[in-house]
Amino acid sequence: MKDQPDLRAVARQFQILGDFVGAEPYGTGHINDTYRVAFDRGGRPVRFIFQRINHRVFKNPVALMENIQRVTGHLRTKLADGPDAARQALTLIPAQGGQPWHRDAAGNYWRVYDFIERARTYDAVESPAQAFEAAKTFGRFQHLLTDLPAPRLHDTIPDFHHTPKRFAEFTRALAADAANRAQLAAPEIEFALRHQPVTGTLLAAGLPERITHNDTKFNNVMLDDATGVGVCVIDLDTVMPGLALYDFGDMVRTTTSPVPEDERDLAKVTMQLPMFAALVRGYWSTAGGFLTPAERRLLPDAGNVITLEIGLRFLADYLAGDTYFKVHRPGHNLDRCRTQFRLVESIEQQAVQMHRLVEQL
Ligand code: ADP
Ligand code: GN1
Ligand code: MG
Repeated sequence: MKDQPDLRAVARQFQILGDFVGAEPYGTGHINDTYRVAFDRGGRPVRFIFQRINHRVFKNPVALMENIQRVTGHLRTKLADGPDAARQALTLIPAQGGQPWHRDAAGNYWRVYDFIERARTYDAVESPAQAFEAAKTFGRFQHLLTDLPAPRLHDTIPDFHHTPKRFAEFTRALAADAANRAQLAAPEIEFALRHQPVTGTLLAAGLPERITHNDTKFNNVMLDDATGVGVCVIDLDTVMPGLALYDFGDMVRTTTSPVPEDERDLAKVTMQLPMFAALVRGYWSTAGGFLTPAERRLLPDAGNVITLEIGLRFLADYLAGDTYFKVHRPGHNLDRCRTQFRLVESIEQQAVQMHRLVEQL
């Protein structure tokens, strides 16, 4: 096990009332290091999420935190009078100097959020009702940000969803074959190469730039424990200008298959049409008011392109020797790539039905 950082020391750098009780690693994210940290506030337990930002992935943590501060502030203002407003937007805890981050002696950046209680995330979808709630909540998030005042948000990772560039990165990883693994991924490489023409679909459509989340994995939205209702969108590192369909596409990728992203039994990986229908209805209920006809028409294609894109990224990282995504077993990135490509096949097989559903909106 990796050594746990001194979270008590990190805690002292933030404006937190109460006595530090304990901390444990938390969640299944692939990028940052997340901890759930407990405090005692005059006999009352209170909890926080501490995160060490991965600055190999996010090169400018200060600009990233400026984005998150502006976005959460805007959400809070707009949600102010509604019920449950305190849980519907992340709340940053300021550091002692007032800024929303702390840089430790080793050069790592930390941030602290209020822990959202009585809600949780899931790594795999269990019901169409959950799919509906996730899509409704991400759609509401996009809607609430349509009037974020200028200036433009920082691009925390440039060209994050530029699928043709992701394809080019894959071909470079293949040419380098740094970990000598290409021979172990021959069918996946063939699949990737054959799908190059798909990569340009969204960019070629001339769609409007919006403020989007860009990482709308099912486990980046919290659902209420008691009611299952969507509460809060989390993991805001990649909120920046993008296409609405990047977000819808990643919902299709992570919220239509019944199994987690790293499932090894590919027979279980399938795009379930009832889940897609629920996603479409949920997303339309909050985003339908601002989406253009072209965006609506391309909802099924978004799932295809974004699933292919993340599959290409997993494959490239496998070939490069697992330098980007956290891995927990040998071949983990290749397993993830395989589920993505299997899901692309399943989407392709059901494209006609998916388009028919969208035309009914
Ligand atoms: P990563 O970027 O590594 O995916 P996330 O921000 O998604 O990190 O956090 C990882 C997990 O921690 C989430 O899936 C969620 O379960 C939990 N989590 C994150 N923020 C909060 C919060 N404010 N309240 C409760 N749980 C949270
Ligand atoms: C990463 O941070 P997390 O685990 O929510 C990645 C996403 C991928 C996802 C695949 C900044 O998301 O782009 O789609 O893994 N985030 C970043 O599971 O690269
Ligand atoms: Mg996450």
